[in-house]
Amino acid sequence: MSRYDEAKQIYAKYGVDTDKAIEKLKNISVSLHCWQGDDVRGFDTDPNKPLTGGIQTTGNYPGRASTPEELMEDIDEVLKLIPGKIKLNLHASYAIFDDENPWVDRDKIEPKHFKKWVDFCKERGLGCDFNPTFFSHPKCDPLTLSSPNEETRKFWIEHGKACIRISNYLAKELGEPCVMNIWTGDGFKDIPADRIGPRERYRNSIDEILSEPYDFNMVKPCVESKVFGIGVEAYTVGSAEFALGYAAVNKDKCIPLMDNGHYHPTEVVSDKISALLTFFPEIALHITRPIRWDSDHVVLFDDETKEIAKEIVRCGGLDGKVNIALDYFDASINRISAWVTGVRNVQKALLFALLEPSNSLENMQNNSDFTQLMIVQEELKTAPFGDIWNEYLERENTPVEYFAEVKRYEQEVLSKR
Ligand code: RNT
Ligand code: ZN
Repeated sequence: MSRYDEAKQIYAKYGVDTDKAIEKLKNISVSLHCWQGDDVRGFDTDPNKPLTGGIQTTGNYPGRASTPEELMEDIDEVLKLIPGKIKLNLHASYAIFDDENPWVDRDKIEPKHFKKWVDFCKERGLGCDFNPTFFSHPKCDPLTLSSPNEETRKFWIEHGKACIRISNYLAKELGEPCVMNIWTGDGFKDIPADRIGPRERYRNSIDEILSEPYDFNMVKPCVESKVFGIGVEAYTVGSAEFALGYAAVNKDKCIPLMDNGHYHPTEVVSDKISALLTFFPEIALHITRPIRWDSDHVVLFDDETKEIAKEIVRCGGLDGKVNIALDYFDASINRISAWVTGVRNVQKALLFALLEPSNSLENMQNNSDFTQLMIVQEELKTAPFGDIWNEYLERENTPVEYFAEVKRYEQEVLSKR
């Protein structure tokens, strides 16, 4: 008997059908962040400028993509090494300018600046998500949508509106909804004198952006909250309460987005998913790995990632209620490997969650049988999960091992850049 067949029998004892779990996993879409490939630099401003808005990439591993062609080539390499259904996730700063469509500032970008990305996605059968880029730009004063300077604020509102139009275009061209996430790094390093002013302006600015017409079934604007950033330690305009409040009173126009690097280290997003789904029909997630701060390390198959995946599955999140995206950027290791490892780990966590006998565990909880609940949950941790994962990879024609291929690509392509 094959290892898979043996493992299948073991899971069957718990009432779990491993074939069904594998089938389900194949269709869960995970949004792949383009910004892992170039350390969040983009193509529309000086690539050597510092990142602003409180985010930081650390490391200087060779081979960073510095042109659209290189980034596309790298994404293709990643697609070879990952299973499952992928959506591409672009930032506005990845607009493609050329002789025909020369550079314009962020308030003036148009769908045509993303035509090459649309062609890229079409050829590979990918949907595409989008993000306005409210950071790393001379017009951050340092505030953007919450700036007291009307000219600055207007510039960024126009950027947001342009991004709604681009999201519309991506959704229409690719025939899949486009999740458009609004995140700004707006905030202050030190104690502010006025906390409510920036928040009221931020609210008004999002209102203006969302007044641009869109079909909410196809373009899904999100509001992402944050607790603090590097150099933005004392005050963040788009705090958790702000973003949730905004999303709650504008449920017909946008959805809340939680990034698991954006909370106090003892808070967990796995516990927040069900709380939000009690009130919102749909939510969005940025899956990352914070170490002590929002450090955006590569996602691992660790306890919190598993717990987040379990909650997504248990809450029915796989049926369109939870939009799953990745958000990390490690510049200290091979970037292809960083991408592949993180995507695989999110999928591993989802498979692990799909292999839970959710109904019987729920019954144990409801019958107050906490003794059995603990025993079974612990047993499942050492069930032969690896054999099911390997079977999934095989069915998806994806290699189990990828280090050798990552090295080959590094030698033949990345090291020559
Ligand atoms: C930053 C936010 C935000 C960004 C991306 C690049 O803390 O998480 O989502 O990482 O938009
Ligand atoms: Zn994020």
